[in-house]
Amino acid sequence: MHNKADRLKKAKVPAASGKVDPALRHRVPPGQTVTEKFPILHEGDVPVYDMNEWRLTVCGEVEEERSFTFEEILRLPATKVVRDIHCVTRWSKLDTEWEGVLFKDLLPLLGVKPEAKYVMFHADPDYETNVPLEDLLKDDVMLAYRFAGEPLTDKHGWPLRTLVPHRYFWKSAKWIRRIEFMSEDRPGFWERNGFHNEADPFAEERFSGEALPIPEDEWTKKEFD
Ligand SMILES: Nc1nc2c(c(=O)[nH]1)N[C@H]1C(S)=C(S)[C@@H](COP(=O)(O)O)O[C@H]1N2
Ligand SMILES: [Mo]
Repeated sequence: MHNKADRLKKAKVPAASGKVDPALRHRVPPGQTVTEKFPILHEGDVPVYDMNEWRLTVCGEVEEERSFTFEEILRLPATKVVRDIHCVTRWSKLDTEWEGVLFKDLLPLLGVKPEAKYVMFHADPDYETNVPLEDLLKDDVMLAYRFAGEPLTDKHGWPLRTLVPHRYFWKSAKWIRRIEFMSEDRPGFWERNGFHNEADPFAEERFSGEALPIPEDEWTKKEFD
């Protein structure tokens, strides 16, 4: 069992986000600190892939299971989005620039059944996170393979990750391998381990239990680039 949620809840919060430019403050959710750097956060080791073997599989409530090679993903219409991202460990990064396939552009190819209401993103190594299907139809939710004009780096999720910018960043899975459509909701990895199922940063939906403070500097102890 993971104790991350408990650990974050128990720690003290130093005075937060005072340094934010007043013009940007409305974009910074409560209890967040803006960083220029890009922290690297994940469980386990960065996966190493043989791209001849790599596939993205689509399963669950679909007419037929299917999979995509990375080349097939690259041939789909590409979109760029610039969005702010917010991690539950209290960092926010503004104006991050991503390129990839919008989920709503991929969806018509997948033969999804009407019963499908939720999606589980399965990722390496042993990670999963759940998002309502309706959420994924927004104009800025994508399967991303480029960041800031360059291919995604391996530590940030190469070859393919999701971007679900209006939820805390744990809902944006790195190294995705399988998209499962579900008729009923089911909690993913952090959602089973003390974190909120909805994860709206502006509503401060951090934990599934009682809401207590997270240390402002939790993320500064991690690697970043
Ligand atoms: N596969 C996988 N994806 C993941 C995670 C993980 O542990 N494994 N951690 C999540 C969390 S908690 C965060 S904050 C972001 C961090 O993404 P970054 O390292 O690119 O900043 O990835 C999310 N996606
Ligand atoms: Mo996170």
